[in-house]
Amino acid sequence: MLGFDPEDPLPGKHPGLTLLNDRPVNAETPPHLLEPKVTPADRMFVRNNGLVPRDLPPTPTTIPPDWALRIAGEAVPEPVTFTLSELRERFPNYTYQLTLECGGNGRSEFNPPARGNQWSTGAVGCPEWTGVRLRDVLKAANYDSSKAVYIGYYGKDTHLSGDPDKVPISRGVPIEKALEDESLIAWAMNDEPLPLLNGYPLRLVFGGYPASCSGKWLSEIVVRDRVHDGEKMGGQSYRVPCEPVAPGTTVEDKDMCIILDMPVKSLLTSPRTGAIVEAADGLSIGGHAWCGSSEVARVDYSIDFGASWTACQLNRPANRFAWQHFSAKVDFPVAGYYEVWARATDADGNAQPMVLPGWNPRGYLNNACHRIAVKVV
Ligand SMILES: Nc1nc2c(c(=O)[nH]1)N[C@H]1C(S)=C(S)[C@@H](COP(=O)(O)O)O[C@H]1N2
Ligand SMILES: [Mo]
Repeated sequence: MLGFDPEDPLPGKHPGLTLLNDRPVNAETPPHLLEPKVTPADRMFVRNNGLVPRDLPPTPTTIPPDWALRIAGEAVPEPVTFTLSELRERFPNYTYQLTLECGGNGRSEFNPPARGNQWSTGAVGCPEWTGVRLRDVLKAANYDSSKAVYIGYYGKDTHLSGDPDKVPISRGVPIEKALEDESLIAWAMNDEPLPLLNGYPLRLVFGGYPASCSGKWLSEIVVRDRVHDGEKMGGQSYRVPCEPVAPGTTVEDKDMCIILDMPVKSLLTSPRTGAIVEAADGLSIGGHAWCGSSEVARVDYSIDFGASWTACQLNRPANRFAWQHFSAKVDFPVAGYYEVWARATDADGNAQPMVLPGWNPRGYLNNACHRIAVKVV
């Protein structure tokens, strides 16, 4: 069964990705590989909860026309099935650049540590996605807007235990998010079929929400009359304490709230940490900034551990929920060792914290400033 091939655990992926786990397969992208404004498919991180469905080609080149997607649930009068070719032909196709970030990105810094994959900074990417609007498909299935509360997904990946009755993950989003223009059922990443490990041949994409909402290997969408209660919706999964807690606190399930949009964050992708630069040349820095709810309004950098900040150049996003490129030319007063910090602020005035924000039991939502080391000679 696919899930871990010792010869090639990451088929179709860049050799520079860092493998964090081989069963299930989880891999993150080092910052310098995220430099392109549009994330190349082979550099998109991988976060699997179960085993990749069998019988799919490791490096897909075509989109299977007969892959079926079922729409059901309490708020759909009659279950409806669409093949992938029907989806493509019946509904207008849209392409958006959308940021996907795992809710656990940055988990490795929490103390006391949180169990789970120890993501550092690389569970994020922003490729272009092509598909149809989830809204259009739900309308064609005659969903009942007076009943609909949440959507949930099911994919064809299998549970680690091999038990066919168990589902590795089945999450979703509130109906308001499902109906947004940019909420897609996607079959292409950067104009090519989705990579196997990123959900080939069909997946949901909800930019700005924890990436766990974006179901891969998509086979069914349920329109629920309640908050979806699928696998990893409840308990402590993808939830944080409703009220802040001291590090190490045991929090009861009833006091945990579902994560919705992701907080403002940025990543320095160039230069690579450890760079050695000539004082006379100055240093060009660059990276990306994103946030789940609005737009990033500014990015600043600091070379004195946050004592003073200077504004970077910041691009507008390609569309809502796309990350934004920033850059600056940095001059250093004297030679020596520096850390370059970046800090993004969103349009609502929320800035990234310089230190780890609110500890939580599962280690989600670490949006502390990213920093790189530079030696000036
Ligand atoms: N079917 C299915 N969908 C899934 C998952 C999964 O394990 N199975 N993992 C989720 C999680 S936790 C994340 S962070 C994203 C990762 O998307 P990527 O692997 O394409 O980067 O997919 C989400 N969708
Ligand atoms: Mo995730």
